[in-house]
Amino acid sequence: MSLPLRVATLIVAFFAVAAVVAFVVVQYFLASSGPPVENYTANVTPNTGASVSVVMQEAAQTTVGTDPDWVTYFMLSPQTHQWVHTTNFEVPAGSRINFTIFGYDGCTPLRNQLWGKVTGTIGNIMFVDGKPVSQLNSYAQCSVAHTFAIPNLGINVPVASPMTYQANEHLCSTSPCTPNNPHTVVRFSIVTPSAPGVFFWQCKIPCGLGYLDGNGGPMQTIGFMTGNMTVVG
Ligand SMILES: [Cu+2]
Repeated sequence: MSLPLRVATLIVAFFAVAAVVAFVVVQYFLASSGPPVENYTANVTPNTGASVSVVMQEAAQTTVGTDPDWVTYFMLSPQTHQWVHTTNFEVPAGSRINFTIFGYDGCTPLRNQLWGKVTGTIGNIMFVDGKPVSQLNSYAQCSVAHTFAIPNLGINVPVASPMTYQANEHLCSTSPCTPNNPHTVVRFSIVTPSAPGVFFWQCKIPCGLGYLDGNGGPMQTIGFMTGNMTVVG
């Protein structure tokens, strides 16, 4: 091979490798930063026992994105009061977090009744449409749509579904859903740890229809049925 050809080959090879490195950096480190983080820490001093409200909804589909048939959660932005397609949020340490989850999706039986128990919330209860509830039996009734669980904090909340046949036949079909669609209102409170940390949360109902054992798709994708609660100190 002549010297100019060797030099040319070397230059081409160098730029090919540089292009691959640039692609990996952009694709996996810069572009894939994930869904936005809703910030519920504004104007709250951590570890003072202050109360913060976090509002979410779960829905039978995600008509705002590229996976319209995936079940999902949304979060209400405390700044804009608009629904945002994300499951990541920040809350202050050592505070009382009052959750409201609007349950717009229909029922799916739990695979393990353990996940029908309310654990780790204040009083180990939740309020479904205002009534205190410590457990939902998804085998006896059409009663649970998804769960909100933070395993590292021992928290599990079965999110109640509309129970009647009539309601389940007329579920919201465009997400985020609006209050005129059949829904439940689930409220519960937790106390955040006093030290900062990132706490993974997830739904425990294998609701990824069309995936192996229902555990793929939305079940394993941040922004749908799993997310991170970041406790900020
Ligand atoms: Cu789910």
